[in-house]
Amino acid sequence: MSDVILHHYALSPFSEKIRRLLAVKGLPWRAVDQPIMMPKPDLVALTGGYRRIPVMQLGADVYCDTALIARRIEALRPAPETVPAGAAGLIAMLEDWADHRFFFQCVPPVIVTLFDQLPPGFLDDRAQMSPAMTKEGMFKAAPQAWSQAQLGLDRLARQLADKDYLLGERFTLADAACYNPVWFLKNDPKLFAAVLARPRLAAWFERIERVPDAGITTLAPADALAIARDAEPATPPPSRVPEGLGYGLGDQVAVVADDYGQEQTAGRVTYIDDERLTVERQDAALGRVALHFPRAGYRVIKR
Ligand SMILES: N[C@@H](CCC(=O)N[C@@H](CS)C(=O)NCC(=O)O)C(=O)O
Repeated sequence: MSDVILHHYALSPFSEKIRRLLAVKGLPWRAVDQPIMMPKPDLVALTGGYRRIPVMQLGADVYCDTALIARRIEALRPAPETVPAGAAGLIAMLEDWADHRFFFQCVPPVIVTLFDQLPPGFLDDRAQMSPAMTKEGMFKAAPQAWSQAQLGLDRLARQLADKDYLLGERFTLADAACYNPVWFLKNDPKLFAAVLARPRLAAWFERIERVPDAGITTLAPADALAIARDAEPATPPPSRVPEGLGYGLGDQVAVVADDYGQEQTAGRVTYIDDERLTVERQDAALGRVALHFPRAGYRVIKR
């Protein structure tokens, strides 16, 4: 049985980024369905506060944010390579565009379309994450977001004019990152028509969409928590602590996203390098749990 547990929900584009990556890697995984909005008691029990989706769990090690999850998957299953060393910086920059800009151009028009099918209170929940995500904000933003999203589709199509994937003839993490906002447009055939109207983009989309899943089994949230309880976090490798961070190994800190979703995860720092940090928390029900975060996009507050 696979050790990879992904806490996700079907409609989540960021989960789709990781689901497609796992498919390309041929890595089977266990799926824990989490609620689409708060409360998320079984997720927060694991993370100590972090609420965003997806979250990857390996025993008592919990990985937050798709940027870090993707790189952990790359280490777990190096082939086929999706973050080639020579393109790692470029991939991270493209991923940042997709995650923080293109995503927010594609999401509002789809939410406007789906609004009546979403659970009551959905946008009130999102408004708690960011003032830009109120119902009023989302509906007001949708027309401009959609016109900008189409410029993003043009950019992708231009990049794909002479190759099958964004960086060449092979799928990389840049494809997974740019794919998921396009996938979200599929919820509205009128919006997705803009993808189909760009043949190289549509072919790229289909190429990624048809990669078969390697095997997904479902896991109950309580069973995922029991796995964390019965495991110990992996011993971290030696840290490479950069100068001038303002916090260090052994410090008690809280980690919080610097964009949206202000829930804090508190713990003792057990690992730091140029790209990520780990905090360990002692949970009354689960024992020791290690939470791993990318440093990019997260604020660390010393307690
Ligand atoms: N930077 C985060 C963003 C994750 C994110 O925004 N996920 C959305 C779902 S696609 C989310 O958590 N929405 C609020 C929620 O599900 O409670 C990542 O890359 O994992």
